[in-house]
Amino acid sequence: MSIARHHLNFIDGEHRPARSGQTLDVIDPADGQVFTDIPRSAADDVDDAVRAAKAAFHGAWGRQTATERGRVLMKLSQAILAHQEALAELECRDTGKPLTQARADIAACARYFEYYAGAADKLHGETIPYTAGTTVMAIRVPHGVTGHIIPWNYPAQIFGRSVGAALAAGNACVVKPAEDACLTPLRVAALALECGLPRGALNVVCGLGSEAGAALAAHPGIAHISFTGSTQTGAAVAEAAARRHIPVTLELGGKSPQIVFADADLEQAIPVVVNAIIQSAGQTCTAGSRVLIERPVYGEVVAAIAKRFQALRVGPGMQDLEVGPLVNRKQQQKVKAMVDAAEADGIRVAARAQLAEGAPAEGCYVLPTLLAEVPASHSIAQDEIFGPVLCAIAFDTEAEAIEIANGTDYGLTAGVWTRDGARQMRLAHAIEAGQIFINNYGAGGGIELPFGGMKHSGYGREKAFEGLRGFTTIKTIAIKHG
Ligand code: TXE
Repeated sequence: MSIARHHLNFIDGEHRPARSGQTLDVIDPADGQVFTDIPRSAADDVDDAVRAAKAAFHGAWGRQTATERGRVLMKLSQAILAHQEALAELECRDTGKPLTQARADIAACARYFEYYAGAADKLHGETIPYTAGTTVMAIRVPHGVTGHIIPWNYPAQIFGRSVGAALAAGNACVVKPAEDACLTPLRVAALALECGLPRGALNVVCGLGSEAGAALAAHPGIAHISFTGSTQTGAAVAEAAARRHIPVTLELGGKSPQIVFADADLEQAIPVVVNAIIQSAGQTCTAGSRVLIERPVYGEVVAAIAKRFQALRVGPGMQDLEVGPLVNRKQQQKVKAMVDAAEADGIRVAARAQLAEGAPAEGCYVLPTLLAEVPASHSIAQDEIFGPVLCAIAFDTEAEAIEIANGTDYGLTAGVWTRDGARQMRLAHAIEAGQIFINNYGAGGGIELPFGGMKHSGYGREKAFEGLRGFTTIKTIAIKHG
């Protein structure tokens, strides 16, 4: 498939360049070459998008019933699936991820729209018993125009998760995708118009975070912001929102532990442990980046993971190997520098994968690396790496495993591998994380499961019905009738 050399914003149902005419080059991380460009939008473009969204919210989109909204979203879900292959290729070229993973992301994007299409007319309010002669109801209403700032690691999925819920609840959306990965959000927004979404109900404005992103977070016409990205930028977005007293959902980074007890089914656990750090080349907020291993099986588990790491093939996403490049040069250099610093501190590399033959040297590759005997307090075991780098840490007791698991600033996800039922429940309660997976990791995507963080991993929940509620607010109506 040939990919257009230029891409434009999608505002008020039209493809538009930035008002300034400026563009940003987009590289293909597989070979480091520029393959398209996107508008470098600024505050005036964001303002156009917010105005269009407001008009749709108070006009054609706002007039639709919940059932009608659901029907449009269901059509969109089917259209995404009908274009799955082309969308997967866009995602693969834009982010670097292997084609099979990109296909799964597009299917997940379609599933978000399907899920929220079905949920749109099942979002009930409640009536509340109150004084005699008064009837009180609490109804759920959309916020209005919602802002969505999304990252580059799962552009299609996070677009579906956030926009699907917001539209189902009746909001009109302005999306600022990451400058590295705008293509699938732009394409899905255009498909939505073809499926009958009124113009202006969904707008996509490309550009830099410090320009278009900051302008969106500070825009007075936005009533709610959903942000997925770094902990640092999340704080800046929340500050901007606080100045205008609007609610924010923050889905930030992680340093998630995968805890392997000696009684675990190791044959089942080890492939899952490896997969949890190589998906999207480790650029996943829920990446299982620390494996905590009970001392009696430590050597055996490290050796088994090392064997799998050595067999991983790393190359262009379009070659569809197990691991692709990182999204850009900056991320590649950041991850390499973190690993170099750990090695300089004497941390042992237990395994490193190889670059596939023929993979372009200019690509943004980082070879999957297993670091062993990592002290739990070392910065490599504390800071989010966001690459295919796994830290193996030994522990002696359950209490120590819990202490290490909780011993970072983050609290997104944890995996626990043990056959002991009582221990499963003790850990599920003791670990500070928004998601706990027992004898699995990620539960296969789990669009139906509430998702979000604790501590510096953020607040608010997306996915599931909880995600839909987050895109509404409550209006209480009390009627005195005597
Ligand atoms: O993230 P940013 P970056 C983590 C990961 C990664 C690091 C840096 O550790 O190495 O963050 O990545 C927009 N106002 N995660 O720099 O800056 C930006 O344009 C408003 C974890 O790419 O958070 C993009 O659309 N918006 C993560 C989005 O924010 C701003 C996914 C995310 O970019 C902005 C990505 C500003 N001032 C990175 N500055 C996860 N939780 O999955 C930037 N943006």
